[in-house]
Amino acid sequence: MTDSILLISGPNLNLLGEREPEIYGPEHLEDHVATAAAEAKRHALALRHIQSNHEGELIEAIHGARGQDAAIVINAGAYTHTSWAIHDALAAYDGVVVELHLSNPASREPFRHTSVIAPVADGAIVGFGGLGYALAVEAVARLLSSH
Ligand code: CA2
Repeated sequence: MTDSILLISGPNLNLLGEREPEIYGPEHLEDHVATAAAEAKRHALALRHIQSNHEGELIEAIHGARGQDAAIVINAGAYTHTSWAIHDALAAYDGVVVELHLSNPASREPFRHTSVIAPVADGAIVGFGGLGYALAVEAVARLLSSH
């Protein structure tokens, strides 16, 4: 059976390309999803994507990945810095978890310096803009092939 990746996009990422291109780049979310899907295909992996502005929907998506998807790549947006509920949902997920950010939160405002997701992720890819979507999928592919 083909391994699959669940790509999760959190709040406000649906607005990418409309504001703050100097921080997040000019691309729209669909462009990043296409990048991730192309990289997944290159590694013979399937990829599905969900974006939500609602914490509970993100948690339901993580629950839905249990026993279903081999890996989660998650850009949880600002919930990265606050959501212990997303932390707990990821802690209950057995597959590979890659935290992803377009910007480098450590170089920005102090409230972005803490990730409550980091302790339950295998690793993080930050600060590389859209390239991060390909790097995150490549990291997943390499981790899965070494398991
Ligand atoms: O750098 C990232 O990928 C972030 O996860 C993006 C989040 C931010 O809260 C995190 O600290 C870092 C913001 C999501 C997108 O926000 C937008 C707001 C207005 C217009 C376009 C995007």
